[in-house]
Amino acid sequence: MPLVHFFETSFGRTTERRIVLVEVSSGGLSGWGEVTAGENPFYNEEWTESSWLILRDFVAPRVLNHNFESAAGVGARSAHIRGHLMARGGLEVAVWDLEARMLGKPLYQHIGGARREIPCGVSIGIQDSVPQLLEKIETELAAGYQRIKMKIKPGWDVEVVREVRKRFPDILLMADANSAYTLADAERLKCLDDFNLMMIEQPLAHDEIIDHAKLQAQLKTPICLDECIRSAHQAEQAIAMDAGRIVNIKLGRVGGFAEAKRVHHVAQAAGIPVWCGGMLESGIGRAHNIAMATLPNFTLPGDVSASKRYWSRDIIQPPVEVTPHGTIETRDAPGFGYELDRDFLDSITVRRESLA
Ligand code: OSB
Ligand code: MG
Repeated sequence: MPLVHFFETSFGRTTERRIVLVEVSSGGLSGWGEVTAGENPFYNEEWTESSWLILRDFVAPRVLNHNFESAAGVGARSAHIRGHLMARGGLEVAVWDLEARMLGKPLYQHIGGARREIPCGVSIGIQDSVPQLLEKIETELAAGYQRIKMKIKPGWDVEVVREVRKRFPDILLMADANSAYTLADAERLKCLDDFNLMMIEQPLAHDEIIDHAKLQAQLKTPICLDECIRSAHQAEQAIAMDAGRIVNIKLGRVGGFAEAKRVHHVAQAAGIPVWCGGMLESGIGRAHNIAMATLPNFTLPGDVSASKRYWSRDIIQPPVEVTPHGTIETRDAPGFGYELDRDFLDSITVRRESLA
């Protein structure tokens, strides 16, 4: 699926997505999930192709034809696989969707969510110029989005944030570095304290909780952890050492709904707010994100936004839309709440494998 506009982070530019979808069937019903791995192993170690192989050769054989009491037990069947949480999560969320459909319930209610409307922000990638970035921000604010996240990296940071703040003094603004810095950059990162940012997301290495704690001790701005948090246990440890004061939860990164809920609960118990991250999802992953963001501690606007910001045509009907006040409303159909556009999905499918 070609993106409407390229998306650039500190680790690279994406122009087109190759997405693995999972359909699970039981008792004449189907549930759907999306693997949120990128096209390259740069955000984390997974990519489209690795997720296909892990699912086919290791995860699906452990889950197929197994009797589950509930979707909450699916993750444990592949818990002995090291890593590959996005691949495993793609299947796990499909079973949650299936279970919700079996119960005739919307997925958001099935996972314990209640919010009827989720607050939305946008994630804006690194642009070719500052005027281009300012124009994009202008467009998203006009569309109603409640907060702006801008990507930063060395060479596109303090000066650019200063320009954005000068032009938009009062907006909810944050920056995401996707692990582009080290502790040696602390002085530079401290300059960002001048701009009243809501948070700085994942400035340091993808697997480095201790250095984030050292950095947080020097920063006024809250650190938000993304890449570092792959489990509720890691969230607990990071929170205990004050490595961050906000957590971005991504379903794929933690391996699905069961662990995402545990991360949510750990953060809630510690008074740490969470928000729903995004991985440039198609409609299926987007709908799952909307469901997750209805849990009570998702109090900050997330990176879940309208389908049309990504796709000229999404694979669900209707596409995800955002209200003029920057929210997405939940839908009450069973499961993830949208119809699959099967004809369109078939027309863009390049590979398919059925396992029984
Ligand atoms: O770090 O949140 C991130 C996209 C790809 C990889 C990592 C990230 C992102 C985003 C985009 O920020 C969020 C979205 O609009 O889906
Ligand atoms: Mg991030």
